[in-house]
Amino acid sequence: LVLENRLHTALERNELGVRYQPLLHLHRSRISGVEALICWRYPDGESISPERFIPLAEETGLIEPIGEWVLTRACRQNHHWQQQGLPPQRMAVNVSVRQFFHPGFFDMVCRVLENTGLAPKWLALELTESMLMQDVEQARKLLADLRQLGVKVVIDDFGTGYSSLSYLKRFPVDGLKIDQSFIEGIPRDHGDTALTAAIIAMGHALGLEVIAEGVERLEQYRFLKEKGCDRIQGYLFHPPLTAEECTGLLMEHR
Ligand code: G
Ligand code: G
Ligand code: MN
Ligand code: NA
Repeated sequence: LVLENRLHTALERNELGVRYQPLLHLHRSRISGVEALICWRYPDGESISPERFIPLAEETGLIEPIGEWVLTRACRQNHHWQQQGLPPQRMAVNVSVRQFFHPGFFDMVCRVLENTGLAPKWLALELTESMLMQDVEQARKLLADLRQLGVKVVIDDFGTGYSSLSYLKRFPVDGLKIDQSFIEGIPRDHGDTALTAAIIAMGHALGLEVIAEGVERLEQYRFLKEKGCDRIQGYLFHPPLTAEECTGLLMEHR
């Protein structure tokens, strides 16, 4: 309850922030895309993980204002980078289940893009399989509407949900992000290693872009590159950065 009360005022007290973690394009060996990650820091400096407060925000309905705030912040930042003449990046933003199925979600996305001036193709929404499976028909319709608008859609934490191949074929999405629990096991865990290779091959067979997250070691990087993974994300390259740090990095790599 204490956390809930604090979350209510976190937005207005400016305690929420957004970090940006760059992705690396494996074929071109350059930065390609950024994921927006929400963070919350109390005035005393203590930080609270989104794994704790996002579920709370979902329960209390605070996810709607918080979700719109993150999306606005991320789209505005991305548009700002483009106006500074930096190479255009795709900005990925995480969406949680209640937010996605909220009746006003699609209109909210349109409104944010319009207000920030960001072209839809530079926004990617990250959704999880288990989320989409909660209401398959509604999800399919929403995904189709979003893609019609030009927004990209990526399935996050891929491999941890239902992973039904037939559903994957039926969901109109642009890419898959392999869950970091699989990447962690490369190369010593044969199951994780084989599954990662299989997901990459399967994703490509379906015409999808495949992203790996949680890349921390060189051997993982080499394996993913050899298997033809398209983009990677992880501490081996860049941790989540502040907007200023990320701006600096994009300037260096322009
Ligand atoms: O940044 P970190 O690794 O601590 O994120 C933990 C979890 O919180 C991840 O599952 C991530 O997808 C989720 N998350 C991070 N930022 C957001 C956000 O802006 N909205 C939602 N819904 N989830 C987020
Ligand atoms: O569920 P989602 O993919 O949105 O969550 C991404 C989370 O993973 C973020 O909280 C981010 O901080 C974290 N993350 C990013 N890179 C790495 C990494 O290399 N290793 C680990 N353990 N976590 C990472
Ligand atoms: Mn994500
Ligand atoms: Na993930």
